Amino acid sequence: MRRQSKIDLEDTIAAISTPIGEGAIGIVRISGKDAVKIADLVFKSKKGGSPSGFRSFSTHYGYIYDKAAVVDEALLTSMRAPKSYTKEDMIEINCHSGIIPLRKTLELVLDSGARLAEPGEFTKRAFLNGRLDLTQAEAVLDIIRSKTDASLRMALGQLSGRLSSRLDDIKERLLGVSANIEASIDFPEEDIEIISEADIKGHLEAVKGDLAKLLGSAEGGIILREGLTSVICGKPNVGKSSLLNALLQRDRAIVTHVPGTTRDAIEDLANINGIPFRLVDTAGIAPTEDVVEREGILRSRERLEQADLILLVLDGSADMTDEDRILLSDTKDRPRILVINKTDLPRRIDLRPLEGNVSVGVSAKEGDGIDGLKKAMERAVWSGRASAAETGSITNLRQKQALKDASGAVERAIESIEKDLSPELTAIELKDALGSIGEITGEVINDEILNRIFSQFCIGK
Ligand SMILES: Nc1nc2c(ncn2[C@@H]2O[C@H](COP(=O)(O)OP(=O)(O)OP(=O)(O)O)[C@@H](O)[C@H]2O)c(=O)[nH]1
Ligand SMILES: [Mg+2]
Repeated sequence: MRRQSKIDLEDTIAAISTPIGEGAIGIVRISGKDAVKIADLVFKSKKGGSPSGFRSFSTHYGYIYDKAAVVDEALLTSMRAPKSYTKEDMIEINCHSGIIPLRKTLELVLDSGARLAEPGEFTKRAFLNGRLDLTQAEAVLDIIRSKTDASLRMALGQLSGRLSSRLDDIKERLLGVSANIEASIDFPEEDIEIISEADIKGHLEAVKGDLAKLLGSAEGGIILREGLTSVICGKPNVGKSSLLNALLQRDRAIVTHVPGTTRDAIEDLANINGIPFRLVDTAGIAPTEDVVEREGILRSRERLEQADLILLVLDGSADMTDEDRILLSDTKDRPRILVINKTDLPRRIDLRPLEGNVSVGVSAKEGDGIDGLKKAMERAVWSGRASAAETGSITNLRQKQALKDASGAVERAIESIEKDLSPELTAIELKDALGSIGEITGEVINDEILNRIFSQFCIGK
């Protein structure tokens, strides 16, 4: 049931599809049944031709006109339905960039009968017109926003339909089982070939296993899409800010020999072996009389609470102190890596009490061991989780929730067979499961969810 509001699709929409600002070119995009008619009103090619006479996928040099006056020089590309991004007639006008000429062209297009597009409305049409399913439309947004190569690869995989095809496969199998159960309900007396209950249960167990696998990929998918927060903590002067700079490969935080240099948390995004990490450098944690420093330490502790992964820095060139021991014990049950810093200096720290912990030696100052630390961070993220880049995986919470619902329904269907309940009940659970899977791909969807998804897009996409 693909619910489309008719009125929405009746309109011809237009928007500036390039970022606002000075650039080489800017694009005004038009989509809908009047796109070509509108283009005819505002554009003439240099040779005097009009867009209604242009072949699909041809580009023409000419001028934008406001009645008789030339507004801009432009290249116009016409893409006729259904071979366009939205599956509707589409016109793209490449203008000179700059706010004034672009706005002027857009205004002319709007005056000629188009409506200003809402955020994501072009992609929403691609979905409503059946060119993309919902996971693919979401992938378009993820591509625009991808933070690392690995996140981009995952989003491209999703756009190409990898997740959709895994879901389709599950759906087909559920439909097959469903059809069998329905037949046994409708023709109980007849001697038709119906698979046994044991077989049905076997099929459902297999589906349940595949759903669990997909759910297992969700965490990794969401991490690649949204990233993780890693907090660098330790007592003053152990080299936390130096470590932040080394991981970012630039001088982001101030480094001095004075303990208590960092007062407020400093954060930045880093690409750690393909995983987007938000790295947070914090004020060194130690007892202090200084009011500002104390406030900083309070914040350090707050940030620690939110960390997905803690990098606890110790000075390898000095003996451990009680301050180190307190932090070690405070963070012992959290995902963490011990970073033994200053390996360029003679080692003094006694590592024996730290045996059994994940630890990496580095010299933040010289950059030694940083690659090893990155590997350890990557391992910490994927340990016990499926890496998400290569297979079709769940990438957001909306998909994950619907998948959980589907999995729950399949489980209940299996239970109903085990308890020998009436096949009608099994059939209802399977219908629920199919409904939840349909929600992920967008076959069953309500306007509220659609609006929530597409409002995250920018205007013109
Ligand atoms: N030899 C050596 N010195 C280092 C290394 N890393 C940091 N340092 C020095 O240690 C001192 C403190 O470095 P910071 O990075 O400011 O330490 P911090 O932990 O951020 O300190 P606070 O912000 O004061 O808590 C500076 O003099 C650094 O040059 C290292 O790997 N080797
Ligand atoms: Mg610092």
